[in-house]
Amino acid sequence: MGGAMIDGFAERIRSGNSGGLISAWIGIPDPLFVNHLAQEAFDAVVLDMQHGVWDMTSAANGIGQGRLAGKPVVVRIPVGDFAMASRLLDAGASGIIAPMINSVADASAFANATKYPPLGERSWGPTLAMNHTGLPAASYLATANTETVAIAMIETRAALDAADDILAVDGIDGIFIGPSDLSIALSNGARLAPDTPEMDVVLKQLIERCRAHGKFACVFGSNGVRAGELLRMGFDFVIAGADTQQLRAGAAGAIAAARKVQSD
Ligand code: 3PY
Ligand code: MG
Repeated sequence: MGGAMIDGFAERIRSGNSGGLISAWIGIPDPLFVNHLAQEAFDAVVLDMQHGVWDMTSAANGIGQGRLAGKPVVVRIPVGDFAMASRLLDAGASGIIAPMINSVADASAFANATKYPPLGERSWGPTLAMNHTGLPAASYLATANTETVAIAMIETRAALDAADDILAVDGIDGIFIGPSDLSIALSNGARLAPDTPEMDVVLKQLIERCRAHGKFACVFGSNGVRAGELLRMGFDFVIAGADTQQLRAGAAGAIAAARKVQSD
């Protein structure tokens, strides 16, 4: 599958009628994890460099494994690490998720690192991205701002208050809501409660704000059932649990099945 088809990802997520994309979420820093999970019917793969254990080399190789499987790879960077954002785009990431974007200043700095002029000041050097996409330099330069997406995480009180202004920043293509951090913030540290009716009210309001700005909405879902609910709510891109949960749930299910048959 050619790079151009993978890069159609930006068009799909922006379209508002993709039917809702479901992405893998991988924190275990081995490109072979991408190789395996990309075989499933995920629309994309996210590598988590904020709370996962990826470094630049393993992430670049993880992006390569996604490309091999014909799946777009989006990377969540550590907080404020916008230099890393542009390096990951150079390595062929189809999008970057930046955590804790709390203000227009944060959003502008993020867009600056991920978009070429006139939207930003991304520095030139996409050697691996050009290898992956097969695009010559002039075509890569002409299409990179639209073919890759910059996604700002909304997950604090400050970000909620500034959501409209963040969405209005040119170069921010969409938002990704972190319901865990948002629930901690909204309860002043009292609760980790990402899947509640109160949170759903906030999520629906943020989807509306995205629609008003013509931008897309992404969210973390802690399991498949929650991901389905979030898709019904209207999200354009959802997570259906992280690699570690899926791995352990699979293992727990196999052990339980074996013990059940043994004792039947
Ligand atoms: C959050 O829910 O806070 C996230 O960052 C998604 O894992
Ligand atoms: Mg978070």
